Amino acid sequence: MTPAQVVAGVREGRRRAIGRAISMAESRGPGGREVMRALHPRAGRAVCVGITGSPGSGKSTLAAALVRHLRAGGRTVAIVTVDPTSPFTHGAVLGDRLRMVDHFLDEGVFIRSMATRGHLGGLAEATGDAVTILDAAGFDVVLIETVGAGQNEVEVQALTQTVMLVLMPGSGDSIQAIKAGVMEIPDVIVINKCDRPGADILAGDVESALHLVPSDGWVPPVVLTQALAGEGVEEAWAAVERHHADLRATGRADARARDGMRRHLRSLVVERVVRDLDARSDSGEIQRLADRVVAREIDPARAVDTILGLPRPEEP
Ligand SMILES: Nc1nc2c(ncn2[C@@H]2O[C@H](COP(=O)(O)OP(=O)(O)OP(=O)(O)O)[C@@H](O)[C@H]2O)c(=O)[nH]1
Ligand SMILES: [Mg+2]
Repeated sequence: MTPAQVVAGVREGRRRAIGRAISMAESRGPGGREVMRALHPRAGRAVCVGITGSPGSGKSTLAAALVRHLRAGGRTVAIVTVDPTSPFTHGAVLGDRLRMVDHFLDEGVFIRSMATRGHLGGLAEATGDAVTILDAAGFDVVLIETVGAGQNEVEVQALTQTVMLVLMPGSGDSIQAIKAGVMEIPDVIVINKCDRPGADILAGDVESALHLVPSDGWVPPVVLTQALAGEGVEEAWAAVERHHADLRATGRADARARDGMRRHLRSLVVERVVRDLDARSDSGEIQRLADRVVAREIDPARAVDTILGLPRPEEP
């Protein structure tokens, strides 16, 4: 498929073209660039929601349950799972969950696991491109599942209108969440596995922790779910919709999008610089500079300037 055929296919919502477009964007060749340039103006319609939380809290199960709820309401859904360590298994797990609820072969559902290469390995770029492609393909809702670990969450927040944080009882989640300051990121908090003991206590802990977080007017609702049984899922989605309505009503939707894009661009720059550096490292260029620093011909700051291509006016 040529880039133009891929773009046309994505715009018609063809699955093969969508998959191809994401792969092209991931491989970062000139074809991928061309596809993204053509699709960017075509996106911006989808509702994008992040689902974060610690491993095993039930993010994929909740995503599958949300798919069922949204499909019942006639909406199409795409899911991107992002996991820097094992992109493969996580996508497979989600696939299993969806197969369980009979949506795996549904044309209105698309699942993709991102093959990122770990820390700064292009997570922001790959995820951002996938969201744009799925949005341009016409999916009503795009869900991004990611293990909630620092930078991941910040990236997801930058790309979405709403972030759901999934916690579960009996994992020490509440204490960790409060300590890590992650409470500042979520817009909706889901206490999943509420069939297990301790869900009410966790909900109480989270509610009190939320009082300590500076608020811009929106206090994240805490919703109890049992994702495996589909309980509370409707309420969880209703909370997401309330958050959207609040963003629009208070005029914060634009500010959030602009702020998110600024942070996203920053991540893209960092990713590209690191990638470029790695390539030049492979070519031996960085080693040659390091050798000159070791030989005391230049100082480290001068080597860095050279790497970044900055002129040093005070030196010849
Ligand atoms: N008891 C109970 N178990 C649940 C519930 N929801 C999910 N689980 C189970 O919790 C386990 C983890 O669920 P996943 O949906 O894979 O969790 P996840 O957060 O996506 O996990 P990672 O992607 O590995 O981080 C699975 O065995 C689920 O069946 C629930 O409401 N109650
Ligand atoms: Mg998962």
